[in-house]
Amino acid sequence: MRLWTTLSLIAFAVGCSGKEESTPAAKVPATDHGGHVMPSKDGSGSHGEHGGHENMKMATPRKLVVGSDPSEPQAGSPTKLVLQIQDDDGTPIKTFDLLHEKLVHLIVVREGLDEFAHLHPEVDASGMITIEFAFPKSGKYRLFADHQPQGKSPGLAAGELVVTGDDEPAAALVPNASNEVAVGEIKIHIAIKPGDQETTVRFHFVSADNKPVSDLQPYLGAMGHLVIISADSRKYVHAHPLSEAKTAPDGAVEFAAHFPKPGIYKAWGQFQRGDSVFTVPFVLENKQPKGDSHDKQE
Ligand SMILES: [Cu+2]
Repeated sequence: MRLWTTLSLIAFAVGCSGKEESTPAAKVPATDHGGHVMPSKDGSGSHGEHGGHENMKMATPRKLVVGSDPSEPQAGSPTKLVLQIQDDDGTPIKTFDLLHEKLVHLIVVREGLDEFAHLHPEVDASGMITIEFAFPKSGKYRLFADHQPQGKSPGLAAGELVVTGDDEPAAALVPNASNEVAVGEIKIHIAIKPGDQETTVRFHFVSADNKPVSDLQPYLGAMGHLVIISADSRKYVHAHPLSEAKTAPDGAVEFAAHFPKPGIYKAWGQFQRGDSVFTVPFVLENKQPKGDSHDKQE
């Protein structure tokens, strides 16, 4: 029996490609000693709504104000991130409802998408979001905060941070989703089927002796989570299953994802087994969807 999961899928237009100003890497604002956070220079959240997909919930992300201690984070050393999510009028959001068992899900990726982290920071009574994190490499990072303001719908906030050091830029992304991906002892077959509106992404987990992995566990209340980010880090999709299923006895978990536009994307599936979470990264190319004239105009 296969497990079919339906999804609550929220797609956000994180800026409009081709319209971004080519600003030099802005120095990341530092926290002062009082713990306040200076406004981010990242204006990418200010673009208008990226419309054209009535079936999807598209929204401009809120601003994620990013501060850090030290103010110039070094690759490999612990950095305290101090974050704040602001509403459209600049008001900090102070109270959050639980969203998939956490107040804030923070996704951190390096430019070029070779580094990925999914963190669950602390949130204090003033809405200050903090976590310690050692950025693995230097470079520009993009931060996405999935959250749900108290009494409102789930939302996304996005911001940026620069980490100093002399690491090389990420290698160009090469689609590999049609191949078998291995994580530890587990082999994962990833089948991607483009559709008119949605692309299905099916994971099938098999052990070294080619038996289905039947003992996946729920992770944050679902049998899997799927984060998909465009190669330019501007488009972000986080797919969460709606299904109540808490088991996948045949080792298969399926998602349906809407890709905002054609192009190269990197995706990270996250699953749990033996009480530990593992991540399945892969790169895919989303081809031009049939009959979608909106995306052709971009
Ligand atoms: Cu999370």
